[in-house]
Amino acid sequence: MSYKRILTIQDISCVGQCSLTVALPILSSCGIETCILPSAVLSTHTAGFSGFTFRVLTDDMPFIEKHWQKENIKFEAIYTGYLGSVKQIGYVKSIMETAGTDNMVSIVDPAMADNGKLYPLFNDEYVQAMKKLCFGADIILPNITEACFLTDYEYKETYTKDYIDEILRRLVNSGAKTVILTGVSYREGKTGVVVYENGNYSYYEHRKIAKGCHGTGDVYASAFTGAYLNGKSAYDAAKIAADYTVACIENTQGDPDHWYGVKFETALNMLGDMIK
Ligand code: PXL
Repeated sequence: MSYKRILTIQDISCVGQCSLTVALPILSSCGIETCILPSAVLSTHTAGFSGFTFRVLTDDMPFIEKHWQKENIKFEAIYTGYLGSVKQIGYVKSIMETAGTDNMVSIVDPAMADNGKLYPLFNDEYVQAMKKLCFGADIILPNITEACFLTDYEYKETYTKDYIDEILRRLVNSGAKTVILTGVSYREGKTGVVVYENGNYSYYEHRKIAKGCHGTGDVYASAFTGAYLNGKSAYDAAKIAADYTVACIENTQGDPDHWYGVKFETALNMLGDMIK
C-alpha cells in the first residue's frame, strides 16, 4: 500500500472549521501523513467574527525550512491555503523549492477572496504575490473571484460559458498548469467545477444548495488533495471532492448556529469510501 507524506501550509483558526483544522482531519482520513506549517494562529477565522487575534509565524519559516534541510526532510506534495503576508508567500515559494521530493506535486489554493471581494487583511500587493505562487504550481484551485483577481479580469455574478473560457484562457496564458475552477454555475439549482488539464476542459455539475457556506473552499481543496494523492485523476478527484463537500453542506443545513463552517466530520466515512 502506498503511504505518502505531504506538507500543508495554512493558518490555524482555533475556531471556525477552516484551514488546518479541516485539512488535517480530511487528509488523515484519506490515509496521508500530513505535516503542517502553520502560517498564522487566529482565535477565529476572519469572515464573520469580529475582534479576532492574528499572530503570523512568518519569522519562524526560514528557520523551520533550514532545520528540515539539515534533517533531509522531504515531502511528496506541498499543499498551501490561507497565508499570512506577502513576505510569507516568498518563504513558501522557497520551501516549495527545497522541501520537495524529486517528483513533488505542488497544489495551491489561493484562499484570498470570494463573492467578488478579497478577504479582510488582503490587498493588491498580496494578489500580485499570490500570482507568482499560483503560476509556478502544478495544480491551482481558485474560485471564480480568485481567478478574476489572478487574471485582472472583471468579476461577474452571472455569466456564460464564454466568460469562464476566457478566465481559463487567461490563467493558462499566465502559466497555470492544471486548474480546478470551483463554483461555476450555468443554471439555477446547479453549480460545478471546471477541470483544465493537458489542454482539455471538463465540467462536473452538481446540486447547488441555496446558501453559500463558509469554509467550503478549504474542505473542497483538502478533499481534492486527498483523492488526487490516492491516485485519482484530477477530474475524478475534483468530482469526489465536490460530492463530499455537497454532503458536508447538506449535513450543516438547518442549524443557524453553525454559520461559521460546515460539519465536514459527518461525511468523512463517505469520502473514505469514494477514495477506495
Ligand atoms: O476559508 C478560508 C480562510 C482561512 N483562514 C482564515 C480565513 C479564511 C476565510 O475568510 O479568514 C483565517
